[in-house]
Amino acid sequence: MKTSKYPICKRYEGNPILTGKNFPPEADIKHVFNSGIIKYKGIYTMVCRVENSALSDRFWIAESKDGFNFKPRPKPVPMPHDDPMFKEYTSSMYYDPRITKIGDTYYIVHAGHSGHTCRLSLVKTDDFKKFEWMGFISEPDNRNGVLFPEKINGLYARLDRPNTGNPTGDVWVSYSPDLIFWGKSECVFRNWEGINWAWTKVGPGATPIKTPEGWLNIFHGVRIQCKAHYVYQLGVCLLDLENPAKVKAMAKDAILIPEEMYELVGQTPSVVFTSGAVVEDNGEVKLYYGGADNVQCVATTSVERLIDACYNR
Ligand code: BMA
Repeated sequence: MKTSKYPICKRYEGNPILTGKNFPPEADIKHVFNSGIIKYKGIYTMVCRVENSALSDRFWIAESKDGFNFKPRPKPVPMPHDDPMFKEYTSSMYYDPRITKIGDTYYIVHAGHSGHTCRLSLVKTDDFKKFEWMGFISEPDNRNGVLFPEKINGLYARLDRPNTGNPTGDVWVSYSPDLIFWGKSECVFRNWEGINWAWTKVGPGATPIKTPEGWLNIFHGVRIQCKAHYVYQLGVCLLDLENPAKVKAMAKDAILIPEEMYELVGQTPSVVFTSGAVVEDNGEVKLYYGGADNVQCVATTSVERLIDACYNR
């Protein structure tokens, strides 16, 4: 295995853990990446973002006992494709699902893309068998949203990435009494504020991880390397527990950069992009990420290591 300049995350030697070939052939799945994940009843339950050769997206559950070997179910997640509102604002392009458990319910925030650009949309399930679409929860243009696993000061909270800023895409926090109506929005951090590896945009990634030091937020940071070549890397920061608009500490360098073939070559070259992580009881973190908008991968790290990284230790 290659030694990385950034040893915070250790790539799984069996990467990629899922490719289009793992899905039933009749589904014609070509790409699987940026999948959300959570442990449900002891099983790693991944809501995969899959795309067929017509670039139609679906969500498709794959399950694993060990977090590395996943088996897709026979059919994709049923989504409300016939609902006029869902149709209007997704045109069959919906993606980057991020799962958060709040109480006994699992919520999936994802992007819906159409001629209106991107909006955030919300789906809930109690058992990963029946799913209920709760509607759109943002105006355009907002592509990356993730819920905190508990209310903060009596309100649901989310991080997202409205496509605002200089040039585009900062991390914001918003609050809601009911998960549908959102407000009290504040910018948390911007691409050009001290993040010298991501001058184009930044956005939330995995579901925030609660630690005594603050909310660990593994985010993506993007830079335009040359004309239309966007390089996606992962960073980490700590947000204040009571006021997540306050950044307590942030790693100076990226914690995962595209360097393996399956991250450098694919639909979109040079992309590592996360929508989910699982924290084990011993503090190990399995960080799931898409490689080059093509395949699903995983790397391991730990809560302690990530906190150290935030303080540049
Ligand atoms: C982002 C999202 C991701 C994708 C990334 C790199 O804006 O659309 O789904 O992985 O671009 O192409």
